[in-house]
Amino acid sequence: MPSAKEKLLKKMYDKMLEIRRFEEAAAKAYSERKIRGFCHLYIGEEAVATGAIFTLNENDYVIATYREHGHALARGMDPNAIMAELFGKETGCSKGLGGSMHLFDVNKRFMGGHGIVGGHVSVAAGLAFASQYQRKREVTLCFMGEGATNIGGFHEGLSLAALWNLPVVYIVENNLYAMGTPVYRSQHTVDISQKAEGYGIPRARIEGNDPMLVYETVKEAVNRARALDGPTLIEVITYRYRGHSMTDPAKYRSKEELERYQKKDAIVLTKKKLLKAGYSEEELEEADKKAKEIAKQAVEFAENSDFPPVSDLEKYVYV
Ligand SMILES: Cc1ncc(C[n+]2csc(CCOP(=O)(O)OP(=O)(O)O)c2C)c(N)n1
Repeated sequence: MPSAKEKLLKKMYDKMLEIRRFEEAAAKAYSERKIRGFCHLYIGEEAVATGAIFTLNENDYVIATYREHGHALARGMDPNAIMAELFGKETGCSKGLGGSMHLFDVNKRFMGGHGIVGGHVSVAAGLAFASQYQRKREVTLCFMGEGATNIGGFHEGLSLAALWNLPVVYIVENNLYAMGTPVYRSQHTVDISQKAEGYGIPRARIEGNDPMLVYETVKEAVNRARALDGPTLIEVITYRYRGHSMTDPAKYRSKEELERYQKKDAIVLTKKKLLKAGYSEEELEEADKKAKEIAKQAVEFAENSDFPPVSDLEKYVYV
């Protein structure tokens, strides 16, 4: 019999596969020009969103960047509505008007999908402030890339979160590159977590290819936030296998480097752990089949949906 911890690991394995297969299907649809515009894949980083978001209660908030398909799926958003959004269809979670970078679902407390690098870090502080002001024991998880930590919005957000002791956990997904720029060429200190110290915020720095390690580290921070003991910043070292976006051939890094990280793939490593824990090859294969089926159905749903009518073009625009 698997232990409670092993059962949780299996659930995270299923979710990571769901994300991987969903994005592979999205990449294919993009190459067929069914998805247009920006599309930033999260392939390789799945353990981070999965481990972190699995720590949350239903009434907690998640806010993320434009690289957020995985976070939306980990939060339990409908894969059909996400794929339809990528296709720009009216059945999409943002009515087809947001696209890949702007996934939202208020019911799941998924507050975007933000295209302005670092702009959402202060919004996360605002969400956490609202929870605190209304005396609700809710926590906000805010994801960003390491590049975002150079931007003013990051420092404004952290400064206020620390000053007001807000229930927010900042997760820096350090995938080593901001577009084509490696972290060592754009930041003096490559240990990004040190930036939390300037604001008196507790910090952690971990590897991002073990969803259980991410889960346990984030859980501690979430518990602290829920106990009104203030914010935490967690830097998670990870790697994206694809380019910055679908149009980036990623020529700024070597094939050997990519392969080095792929050897430490979270899905492969987790599968090994689950086999050791007593799950059968067939059970794990079944999870993969299910993930592929979810992705296939999402593409079919998106293809069979309509584009929003032109009359809706200005309906949701504030002027
Ligand atoms: C304010 C702002 N400046 C520049 C950009 C263009 N831009 C989009 S993504 C990106 C790199 C961000 O890298 P990082 O924060 O490390 O996240 P990653 O894409 O690696 O997940 C840049 C510079 C932007 N969207 N917003």
